[in-house]
Amino acid sequence: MSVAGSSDARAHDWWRSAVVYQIYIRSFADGDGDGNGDIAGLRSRLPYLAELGVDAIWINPWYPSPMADGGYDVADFRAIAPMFGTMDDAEALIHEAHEAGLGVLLDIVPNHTSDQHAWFRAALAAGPGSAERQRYIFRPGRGANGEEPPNDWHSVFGGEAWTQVKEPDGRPGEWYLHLFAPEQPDLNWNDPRTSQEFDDILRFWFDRGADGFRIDVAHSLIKQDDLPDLGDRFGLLPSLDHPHWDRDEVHDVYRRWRRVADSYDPPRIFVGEAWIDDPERMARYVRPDELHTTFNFVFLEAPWRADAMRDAVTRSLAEQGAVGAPVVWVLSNHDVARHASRFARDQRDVAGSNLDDLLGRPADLGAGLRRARAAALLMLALPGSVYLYQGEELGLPEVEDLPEDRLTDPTWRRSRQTVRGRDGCRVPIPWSGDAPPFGFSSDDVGSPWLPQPPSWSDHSVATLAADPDSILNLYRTALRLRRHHPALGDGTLRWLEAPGDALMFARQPGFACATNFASTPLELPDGARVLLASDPLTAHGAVPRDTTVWLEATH
Ligand code: TEU
Repeated sequence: MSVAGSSDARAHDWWRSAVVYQIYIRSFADGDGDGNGDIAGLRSRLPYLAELGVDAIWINPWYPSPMADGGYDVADFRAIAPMFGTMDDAEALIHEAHEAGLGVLLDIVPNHTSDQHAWFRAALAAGPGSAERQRYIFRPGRGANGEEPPNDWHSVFGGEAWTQVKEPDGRPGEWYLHLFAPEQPDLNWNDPRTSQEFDDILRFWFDRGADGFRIDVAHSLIKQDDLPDLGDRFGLLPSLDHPHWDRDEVHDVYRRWRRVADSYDPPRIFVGEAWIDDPERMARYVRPDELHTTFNFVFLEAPWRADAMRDAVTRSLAEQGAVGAPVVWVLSNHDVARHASRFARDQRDVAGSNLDDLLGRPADLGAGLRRARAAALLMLALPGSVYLYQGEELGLPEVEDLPEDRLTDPTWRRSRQTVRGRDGCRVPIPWSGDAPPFGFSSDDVGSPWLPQPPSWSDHSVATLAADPDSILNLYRTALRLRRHHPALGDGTLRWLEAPGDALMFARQPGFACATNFASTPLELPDGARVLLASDPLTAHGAVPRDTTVWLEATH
């Protein structure tokens, strides 16, 4: 499939069914041997992605950045970090990906910049009341001498959401808002220069062939004008009428962006990242003149239980369907613990999807891997689009015991070394060989930026490719079937009757999917022909525990 440059009808709504593979570029493949993944490494692995059978890739931020937050602190939105390559490399990658039939989505970060961005440096230099400071959210402090923050907002990474600056004359001065790290000052979206700048950034990359953008914290851009105290309303998930999450005015931004995207042929697309727990509020982002899709985190956060999974699927399909948008299913990304490790825990009392919610709870990694295989087939059979996180096709577990002195997540420092954070899902991919760096970098150069566990030779692409029953070959087969089966991708489903601890649904024409969560084997309907199973069926042809099957069905 050619995405950009093609104008046939299929290409125009490719995103409604697409399987998109998330590239955490620093950890995917290292082409120059410095221990960090880069564009050269990614280019060399495009054949792997084409063979896997995905439709597009989403690349996490690759812009110049001091890396205070894994590149989400962007110093220049129109350039490539030297660590990752050059603009020529980026253009060559986009071209080669298209040649290989893969779309390319980039990551845009509109809520904040790096504190090293030219705009923020100018704002610091220019002083209070200047037009430069208007681009961010500066306020005088409270207290007799302005020594207290302007309000009680918290940073998502811990601590206060405000930092006081030194004015050009050396005196302690105003405070600026940062919902994330202090190195990530929030932009002021009430300033027309901000909207103008982001229109230009979108065009800059669309003109270079990018097929769309994933939008970072899409629900955070607008802040209530008077910046009221939050009181007890702190949390990542918004309550209604929250002063900085999910404010109604944010939709004006996306209507404007949609017009930019639609001015291209073929139209470019957006997927929003918005952690909103109310499916109705979530669906507002994908109304017909706004974003095309948003990640469905309700599914990501559901425990591996029939009731919870069914509820997440039903609610998501209903709310998104009401506005005509497909659901985007996702099990893992670079912000949560890998699902093979989440599903390795007891699923009756799931505390959350971060590593810190798992630590101290016994893990059965065999069960986790088995469930990850079953979850993959369940997810790939659901109506809509799917995002895979690099390494899930290898069944990678979370690395739960990275040495403390290697942790880079700002959460670790800001929590005074109590919350380990997200490094454990960002460990470089094992490609081949018996020992680190497992073909991630060439063997004769330094070790990867995060250390890989020695046991990962069992999870390497080379090991798994050689085993017909491996999870990698399961993904390959499933993606091939999904691409060619007329019932799969965008569409609808109909639940079929199944015992309480199983899920079964039909899709037209002629397809059914069954997942058994219980220890009692699940009997299949008479005459059902198995297309694919996540693990072998019992001797009597029933579906064992933690197994999903795809069926050719007549009803
Ligand atoms: O994440 C948004 C977000 O709020 C969470 O995913 C949060 O980072 C996490 O739960 C904290 O534990 C996006 C990016 O995906 C993330 O990597 C960035 O750190 C964040 O925005 C700031 O740009």
